[in-house]
Amino acid sequence: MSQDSFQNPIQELPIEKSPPRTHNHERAIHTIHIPESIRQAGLATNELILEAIAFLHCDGIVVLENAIDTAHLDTLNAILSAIATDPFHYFNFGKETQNMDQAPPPTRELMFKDVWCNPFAAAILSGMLGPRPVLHYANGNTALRATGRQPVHSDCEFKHPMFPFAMVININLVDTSLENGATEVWVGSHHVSTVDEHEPGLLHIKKEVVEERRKHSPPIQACTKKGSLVIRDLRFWHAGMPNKTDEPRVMLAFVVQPAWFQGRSKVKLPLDVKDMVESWELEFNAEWVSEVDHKKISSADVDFGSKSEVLEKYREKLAHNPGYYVSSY
Ligand SMILES: O=C(O)CCC(=O)C(=O)O
Ligand SMILES: [Fe+2]
Repeated sequence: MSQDSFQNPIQELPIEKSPPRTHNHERAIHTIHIPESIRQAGLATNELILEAIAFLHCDGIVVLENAIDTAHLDTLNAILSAIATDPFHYFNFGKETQNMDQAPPPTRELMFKDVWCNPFAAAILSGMLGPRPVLHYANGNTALRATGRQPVHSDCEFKHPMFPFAMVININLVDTSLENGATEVWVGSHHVSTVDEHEPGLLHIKKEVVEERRKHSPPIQACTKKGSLVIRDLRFWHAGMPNKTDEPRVMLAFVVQPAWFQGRSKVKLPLDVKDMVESWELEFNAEWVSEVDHKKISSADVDFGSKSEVLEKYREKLAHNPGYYVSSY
């Protein structure tokens, strides 16, 4: 065979254009309705666990409807919407968003199990993250009447690995809608979320990256019914939206990480509830203190990183898209 007749077999293959990216405009957030009898029994079936994990991997978000006793949410809302108007409070992403940290009160009477350690969320996260996953964060976002919105962001700006290492449970205490600031969510964005998509050192996703993704997979607002629980990947892009009503939209936020991830963040809890939470399915990485003022809990310096030495050793390699993941936003 002469040099001239040699042809690279790869070049000879017909070049097939990759199919155009599908438009996801109509795409809704996958919602699983929990039948009332199952909710009351508090026992997740394998079908429910599988459906939730499958959609968490696919979309980075899933909604469990009718997962919580709404009377518990009403009790918490009466307390948290009444103290939501402190003008000196810290606001997430600036004052014009009027989106303030507000943690649920961690007392024995008010730490409802279906809120702090929901049996369905615990079963799903144990399946996804491994046995006895760990609660590392308990706080919340209260959206007061506002005109401004948050920038599109993920809640982890650091060099994190590209697998589900932290999952957020969001519980709105009221129905959410376009009027009262249902969170904007970017379905599937956890697949393309690394430190490189962030503005340097910030939670914000780079504007050009956001605009590129908007062309084929624009965001939607996660409107949910009271009693729902939203699980999302920490890497997932989202944004707080303006509440155009006078009723505060209180949303609780818990973060659960795999036990083997060895997360650093701790929740502050009173010693009085130790025996209670230790009987629950999630582990609580708690700093036990005599009393907790939930109004003083801030998300400002939270660290969802790991204590692991091996993760530190390979941090650089694991933090960037190695090229065999999706190559465009
Ligand atoms: O309140 C919301 O809907 C989202 C808030 C949020 O994402 C944040 O403050 O990081
Ligand atoms: Fe956020």
